[in-house]
Amino acid sequence: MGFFSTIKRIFSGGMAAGETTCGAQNEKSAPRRPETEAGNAPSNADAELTLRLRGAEPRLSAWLAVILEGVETPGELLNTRLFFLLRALDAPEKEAQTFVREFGQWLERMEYRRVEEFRSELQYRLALALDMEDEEDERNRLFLKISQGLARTREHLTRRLDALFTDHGELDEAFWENMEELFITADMGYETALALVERLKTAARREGATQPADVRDMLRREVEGVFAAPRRISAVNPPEVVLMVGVNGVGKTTTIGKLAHRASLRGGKVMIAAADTFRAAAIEQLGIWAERAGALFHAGPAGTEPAAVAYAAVEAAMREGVDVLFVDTAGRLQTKINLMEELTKIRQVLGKKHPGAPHRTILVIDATTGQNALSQTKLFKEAAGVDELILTKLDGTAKGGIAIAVGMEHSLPISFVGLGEKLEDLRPFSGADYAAALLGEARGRNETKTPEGR
Ligand SMILES: Nc1nc2c(ncn2[C@@H]2O[C@H](COP(=O)(O)OP(=O)(O)OP(=O)(O)O)[C@@H](O)[C@H]2O)c(=O)[nH]1
Ligand SMILES: [Mg+2]
Repeated sequence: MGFFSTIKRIFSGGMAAGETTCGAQNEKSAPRRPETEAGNAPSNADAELTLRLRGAEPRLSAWLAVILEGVETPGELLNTRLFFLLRALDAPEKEAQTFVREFGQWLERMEYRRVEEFRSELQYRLALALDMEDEEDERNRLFLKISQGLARTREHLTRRLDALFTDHGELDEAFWENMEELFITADMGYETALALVERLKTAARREGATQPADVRDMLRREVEGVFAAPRRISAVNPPEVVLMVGVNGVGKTTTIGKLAHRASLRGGKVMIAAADTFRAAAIEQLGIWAERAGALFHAGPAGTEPAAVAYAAVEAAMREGVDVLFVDTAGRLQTKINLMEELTKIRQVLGKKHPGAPHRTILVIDATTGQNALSQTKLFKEAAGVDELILTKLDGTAKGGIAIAVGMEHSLPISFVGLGEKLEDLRPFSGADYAAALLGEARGRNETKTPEGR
């Protein structure tokens, strides 16, 4: 992250001795003022742009606002400005060119015509390409995204929590009972709600709390604590094999597309394999996602045995020097025993071809399904050895409590949450941000750690 701090200092004017600058003011020590894409000498307009960048707050969103000023549609102006920004942020020329070209191609495919349609995707891609995702700016944006995604939940749960904290004068039985009831209706389920209230009661006693308002902070800490994921060894012998499982229609295929997109923006060689072989349309859908994400694609003819496709995919991934292989599987009800056994078989062949694979088995859960998510988690855990969860469609539920229920009951980390249907609508999950968003607080606190971590 040293790179980013340097950039921050450069743009905010605080230069260290011997550092170069791309600012126009510092002409003598500024050998690297970004050239235009055509390689022309910097024009007055470029100098002015540099000055405005330097005058802006040192954050990606602020720089992007400067760069996009007066740009309304995709085209030459946008390309030139983007190239300028990347070069000003020290991206090598070739990488800057590739970024601009690929972004242009993506805009064309998506048929986006106005900046507002793709501004957030652009910022997301820049943050990943420049390795700035952990920076404050991105964290704010992530928090905002989660808050927006949880908008309906907030209306439902947060308002009622607010009322609970203000309506009750003291921490009496009625207060705790109301809280329990509120948790149950927020999809936490009876047992989780009971357990959470018990934890809060204990904390209140321990800390000598007497006012309902004191419990708010305890609740935030408890919810954060539910998601405190243990650190894991992430180094694997490539290819890292990621197996996606879950019931029908939860968003496995879409999520693979989003994950592959992230992985390739981070510079990895990515392959997607279609071990969902029941429907030709499913294979086709996955192929489209692979193309969008810039990933290689491996599939067999429809009707091929899923385990055989998985085996051949690992073989191909090893041969091609792939870094991450995502294996998509067909949706299946957790109660269908023979289909669950098929997952066991897929796992076995993956491990046979590539010891240690699958390195991550991700269970995708639709946040709108409510309590059924608990039985899904239980049965998939038994049949497929789930390592982590991805919760999709959080944007579509008013009862975000299911995340807490699954987290408390199964102690599985939630690595990402789906907050919409677009490529960028998959964000690393942070328990702290989730708790803050749920409680209607201004913003998250702790660092986000994703299992991806790279
Ligand atoms: N709003 C919203 N929709 C989502 C999200 N993730 C996926 N979807 C939508 O959910 C629908 C099903 O997604 P798929 O990715 O096909 O689900 P799947 O699990 O692969 O389905 P099967 O392969 O049939 O089991 C699609 O319309 C997606 O666009 C999300 O985070 N938010
Ligand atoms: Mg699918």
